[in-house]
Amino acid sequence: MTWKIIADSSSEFKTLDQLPNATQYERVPLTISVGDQTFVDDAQLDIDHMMEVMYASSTAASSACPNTEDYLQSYQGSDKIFVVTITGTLSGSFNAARVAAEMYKEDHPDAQIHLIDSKSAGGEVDLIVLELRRLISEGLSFDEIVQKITDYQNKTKLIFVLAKVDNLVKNGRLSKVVGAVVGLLNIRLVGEASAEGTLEMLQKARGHKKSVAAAYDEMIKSGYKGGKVIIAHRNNVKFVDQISELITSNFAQADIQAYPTSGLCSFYAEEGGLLMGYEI
Ligand code: X90
Repeated sequence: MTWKIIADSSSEFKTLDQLPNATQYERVPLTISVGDQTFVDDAQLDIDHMMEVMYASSTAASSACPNTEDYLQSYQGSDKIFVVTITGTLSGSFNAARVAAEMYKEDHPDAQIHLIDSKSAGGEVDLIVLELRRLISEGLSFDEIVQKITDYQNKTKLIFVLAKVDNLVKNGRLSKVVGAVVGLLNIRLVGEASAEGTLEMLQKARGHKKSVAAAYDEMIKSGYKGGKVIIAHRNNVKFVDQISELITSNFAQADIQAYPTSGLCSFYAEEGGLLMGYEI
């Protein structure tokens, strides 16, 4: 009996330490294309280089989800499998994982696979991955974990702050109307992952400082009470420091972790962008 936690590269975790016995972690990469160059979002990707190439290029840049074969490969050798993907509303990643699961079960009828559409990305995906690790280490059964991780998903949210949304708009993941507002006059878009797994605008904040206040304000409004926070950020330590200070001044015990965004999240959140997952 072997367990596997699988996440696509909407998760920041390239590897995962402190894994319970007989448990493996695997990350399935999406890819980013700039002109005729393709960047695979795996542990070897030089994200800074990819971003430089992308900003230096005038040709269209896009992303592609993993294919069914990639997921099928990742399932091999395991019979208790949890898969977490980026929102299936904006990416084909979840669907590829689902088709691969059907194929895998044909050859491994006893295998159990639970597919999780995060309806989100970045920090919220990371929270789900860490919770899966915790639940497996508690020695629960597969079905108990399915139940608990489903409950957990209802208690996590994502707030994002974006200073640039060109790649989201160009790739049809955000409306042109919203896109026109951001980037003008130092405006930052503060939004949340909607229940449907799309980007929902909450506030337009002028300048960095106001974006911190707005993000914190939205966290509290949505029911944050001092739970775990994971901030995936693209070169925005200033935001991480300031919101951490704000959170801990009100919730001294809060567990706040920050990680650089994955290649995929860097591409879409762009410079200074961040995706903050938190428990409510
Ligand atoms: O399949 C693909 O090519 C991937 C497409 C992904 C498109 C959306 C990525 C968004 C990443 C933006 C801020 C927060 C998003 C909230 C999600 C609901 C980052």
